[in-house]
Amino acid sequence: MTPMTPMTPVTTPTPTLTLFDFPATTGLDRWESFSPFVLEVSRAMRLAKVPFATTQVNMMKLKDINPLGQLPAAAFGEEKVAGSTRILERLEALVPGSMTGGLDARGVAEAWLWKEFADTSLYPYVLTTRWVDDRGWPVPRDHFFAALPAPLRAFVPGMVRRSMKKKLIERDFTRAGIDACYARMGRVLDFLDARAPDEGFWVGPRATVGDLGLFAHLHSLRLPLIPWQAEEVARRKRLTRYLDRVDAATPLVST
Ligand SMILES: N[C@@H](CCC(=O)N[C@@H](CS)C(=O)NCC(=O)O)C(=O)O
Repeated sequence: MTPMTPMTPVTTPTPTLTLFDFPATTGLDRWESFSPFVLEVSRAMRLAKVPFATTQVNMMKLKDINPLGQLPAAAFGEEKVAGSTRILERLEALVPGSMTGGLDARGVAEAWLWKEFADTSLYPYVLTTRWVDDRGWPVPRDHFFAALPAPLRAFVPGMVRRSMKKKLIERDFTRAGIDACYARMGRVLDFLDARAPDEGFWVGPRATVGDLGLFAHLHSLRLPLIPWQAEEVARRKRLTRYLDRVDAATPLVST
């Protein structure tokens, strides 16, 4: 009789994860990126409890990482994935249930729809507060262009600001002016405040992609460097308590 050989468990090795971010940092622990989309992915990796490293991209080589010239992008070992949705899907495949909180098909669909809502309907407000509003403009002006040589720094920020203003008009966020835009944002914040759950998360008891999207953009509006804007969110108490819960549920994972 041949002796039985002990079974060796078959495990799929977890790839080394790297999150690419812009060179500018806020210097604030709870705002690990100026970019809401990078923040969203960083919190997703934390929610999935996968250790990851963050690396700042050389802006001249951004298109080597993502031909669309946008962040976030992430490396799962050798595999590069660009775009927040694709990265969150990849995380769900890596750690099943981590992005969808054990919900049924209907709940999962709702969670993704809230992420979609946040990315398309809240992000432009973050852009408006930073690029259009004179009170927020010092944030991009002083932080985003610091690496540029001085002669370029004299005119590039103004050029980018003009282009951002144009895009926000085209996206129909500031077409009627900044006051009308803020009135609309106030209504949206009021509705979200009324809809915010008293406990648990947006769609269920566990955090999902819906929370990641909502948190990323609303938490970016809470950036302390634009106190007026942060106060607009802070006034909505239920929403604020909810955001604090998402913040607490996505603590930093050490590498
Ligand atoms: N649909 C993209 C949007 C990402 C996005 O807009 N990223 C911004 C930074 S927050 C960016 O890279 N902007 C530069 C550009 O669009 O040229 C996603 O979900 O990842």
